[in-house]
Amino acid sequence: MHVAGPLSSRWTAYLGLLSALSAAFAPAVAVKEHDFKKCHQSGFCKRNRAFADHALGSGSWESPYNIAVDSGSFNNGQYQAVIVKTINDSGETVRLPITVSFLESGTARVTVDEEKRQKGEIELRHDSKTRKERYNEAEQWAIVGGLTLDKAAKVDFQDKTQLTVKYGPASKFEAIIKLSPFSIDFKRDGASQIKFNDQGLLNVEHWRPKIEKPEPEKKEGEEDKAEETKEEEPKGEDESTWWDETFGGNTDTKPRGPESVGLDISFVGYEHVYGIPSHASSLSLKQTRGGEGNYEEPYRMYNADVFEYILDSPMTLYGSIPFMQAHRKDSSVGVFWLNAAETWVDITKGKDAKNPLSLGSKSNTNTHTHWFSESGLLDVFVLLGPTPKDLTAKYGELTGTTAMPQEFSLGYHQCRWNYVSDDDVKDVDRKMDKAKLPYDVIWLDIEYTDEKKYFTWDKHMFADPIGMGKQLDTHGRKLVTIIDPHIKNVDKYPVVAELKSKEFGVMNKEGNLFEGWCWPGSSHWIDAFSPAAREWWSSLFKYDTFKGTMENTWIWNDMNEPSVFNGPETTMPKDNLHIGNWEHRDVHNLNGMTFQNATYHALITRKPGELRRPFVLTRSFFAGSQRVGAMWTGDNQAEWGHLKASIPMVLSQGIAGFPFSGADVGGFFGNPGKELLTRWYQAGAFYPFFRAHAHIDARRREPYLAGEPYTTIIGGALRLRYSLLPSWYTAFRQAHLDGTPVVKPMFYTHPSEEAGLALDDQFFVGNTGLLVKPVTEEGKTSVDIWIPDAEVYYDYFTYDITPTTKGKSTTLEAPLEKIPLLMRGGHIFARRDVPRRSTQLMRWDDYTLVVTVPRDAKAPAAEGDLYVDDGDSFDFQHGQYIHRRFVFDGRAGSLVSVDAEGRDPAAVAEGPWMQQMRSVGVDRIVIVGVPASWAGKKTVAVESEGKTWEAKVEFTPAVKGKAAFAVVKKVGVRIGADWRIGF
Ligand code: MIG
Repeated sequence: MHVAGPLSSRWTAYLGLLSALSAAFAPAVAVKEHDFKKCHQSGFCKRNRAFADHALGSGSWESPYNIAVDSGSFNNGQYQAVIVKTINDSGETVRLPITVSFLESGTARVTVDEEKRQKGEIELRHDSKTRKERYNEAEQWAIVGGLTLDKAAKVDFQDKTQLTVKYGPASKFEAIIKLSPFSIDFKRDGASQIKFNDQGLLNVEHWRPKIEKPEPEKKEGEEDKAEETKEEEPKGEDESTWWDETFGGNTDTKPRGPESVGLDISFVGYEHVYGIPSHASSLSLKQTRGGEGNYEEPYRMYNADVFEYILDSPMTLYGSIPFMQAHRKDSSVGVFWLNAAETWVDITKGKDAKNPLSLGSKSNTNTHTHWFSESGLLDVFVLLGPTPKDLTAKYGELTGTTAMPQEFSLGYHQCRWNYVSDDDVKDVDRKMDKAKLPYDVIWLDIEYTDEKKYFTWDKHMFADPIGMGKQLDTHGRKLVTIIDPHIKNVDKYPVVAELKSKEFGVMNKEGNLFEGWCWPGSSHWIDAFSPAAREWWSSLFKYDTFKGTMENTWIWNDMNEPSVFNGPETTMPKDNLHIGNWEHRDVHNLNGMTFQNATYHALITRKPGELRRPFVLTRSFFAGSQRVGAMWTGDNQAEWGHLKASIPMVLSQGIAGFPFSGADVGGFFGNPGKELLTRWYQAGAFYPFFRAHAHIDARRREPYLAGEPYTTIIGGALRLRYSLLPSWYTAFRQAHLDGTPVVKPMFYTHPSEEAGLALDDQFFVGNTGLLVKPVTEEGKTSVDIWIPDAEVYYDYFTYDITPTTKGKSTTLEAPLEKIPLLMRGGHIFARRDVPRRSTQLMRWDDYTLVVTVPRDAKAPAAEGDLYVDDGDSFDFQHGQYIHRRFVFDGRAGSLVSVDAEGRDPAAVAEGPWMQQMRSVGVDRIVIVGVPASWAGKKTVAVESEGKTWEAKVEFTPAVKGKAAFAVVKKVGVRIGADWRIGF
């Protein structure tokens, strides 16, 4: 940043320079769908689809996979056997050991390996140094629990053709393993739910030696043609991509030949499947084999830097979570496909006769999914529900739940590429204050560095980073700096010198340090799979090593797919090697997670004795990434369609166990109009991760620049977020405990309501009963919101009783200044209503409780909870937290607060934070929907900690569709204490 002149022109010049350097690496500046493989351009995808076409198209297809009779044994909850694959007419076979594990959690796991590769009895081509076995370490990264075998699982029936295992809670689950051809039918309560290989698409590409055939002569640029000719070979099998594969000028050498694994997984009687993020697609996934309204391509999971991605598409994005849930009225089941290699999933739905309808289900649609990965084990977990909550909990048990976040990280984040200097940062900070706009974090993108050398600062533009950090700290604010995994290959840069000398980088196929291009030009990539490299990475973040950082500096990890400008599909060659000589092919989708993980651990060890929860944002992720930070959906555009698409994307993240997610508010590329910007803030205030961001070429758009009425409206959205932070934090606590998403789609909260199962443009926040439907269309001043039940819904702002009918939509007025936000009757949630500059400054503020009286005011109650801890340390793991449960009983006329976990307060020694919380109370209680009989009330009786007193209550009668409400003022109870209010 030391060159004078507008950023944009230098940026353009830089791009120009890049493209001049090599035609092969084109930094994608516009959407380049053709930079990424379609199925027919990915050898194993094409082969598996062809396999499926052949199998499904032939009336007489029989899967050539059979469990060898007498190969099976069942011990301690585990079945082991050998699947024998017949590979040709002469009856030649391949042995594939299979393990079916029944876990205490009720989850079943099916793992298929290949004996020859397992034993290393294969030959590698090109003198490759890679490992011979199928990659079997994905579980070491992704799985953190839930693997204990279920000793109570037992074989219920067995003969020469099949066996039935009963397992799970009260032995309600069954797996019927058929030997010939191999298949498994997973049942719950006697009804089939999930079937493996029912369509016969199991395909394990076994090892085989390459038989050299005379190559047809091919001239440069004629690859495609050559492929086509080969395809017509009589043998039927398309071998053209078995041994090498070229795409976009890059050739993958495939030292182990073809090795993909594929399987059909049928969801019997299920109409909807969700999950497998990240895609810019609907929450309820579409069919992928063509036809009206369907995709032509399978959903792809191959983490990639998809600059300016397109909407309504199954193409891959930056991260992958191969967890899918199927849902029909009152039943949810799911599968977790544990494989980190390139993976595709085809989805078809049909009322096929082949699968008899499951008992008791009204739906007669089956969803067939076909999964295939390029390499590695076939390793699938089966979860039998029956509720969406069971699925997220069981999945959380396996891969871990979302980390308890730094409390500030739920506030608003102000980012752009780039704040150009420390003065610029301080100026934005002041202007936010001047405009009375709360925010918690300001971000520095790559330009803060000295020529893209991470862990350094541009000395001219950021002469005094500590001074900058200190100014931010005066209002409890933080700085996030970006650190990417590509390390500039240049002289006199100690970081790269050490990476080279200690061999901490990813290697190329020859086993030498891999070199590629990224922002800094020539670069190397840290191999975050290596324990030694990770330890080294930690050393780089110490305050006295990464000078200029301090306690309020946190980290953003970008480009960790990894993005390699001159690599195939803008990423690493698949034949690169990681620690242990695993090929990049095997671990690709884990790469981003290992890097974020390394950064998380680096931050935890920044300073001896300083144990604080790290904040690390990642772009790339995999199953398990939720344990170490937040994600965002990457480079979207300042267009209405992208605002709209962000909602199902965020919802998908939540049900796939990674709820700490958001999209760039305002849109990354381009310049949003003011209406769009305003609507985006209103939606963003309901993303679990709420950050505005903009491309380097985009005009400045800090909210104070919007002008009136926009700035005031945006300020309203920000303050709404801040006042609801206690409830957001409580929702995160729930996510941390049991994997419940923070924002919940309709199918999740109302699994019985068929009309809501595909809805993905409205959602509930935690357990608050707050139902929001962001406006995502230009010029709209109303929305139709779908009402899932017969409960009463109050307008959040006016207390109007929304005229609703269960299962029908109702229109809400939504002029620009209004966020369509309803409060469902029967809930209690907490707020902090004093507007302040940052989260930290609200720490000791009193709370407001909002009680929404249910439709049937005499029926039991409204309920809710509040979780609060110091928001920063790990002391919550030692009981240093407050968790209250509030119950309003209309009949008894009482509102009580009790410890939500029934803990004995005397049993917890109060640390400094808890002691200080003694001064924090409940200031106001707003009760919406009270009966008219409350009209005469002037005071209420409060009882707490052995004392009783009276508090004032103000009653406002119902008028014209507006609910009556009462406000109890100066309640005077401590938030951490038990109390009771009698009305
Ligand atoms: O190739 O660091 O998605 O948020 O501003 C672009 C510059 C690199 C991509 C990220 C974007 C970030 C940008 N980065």
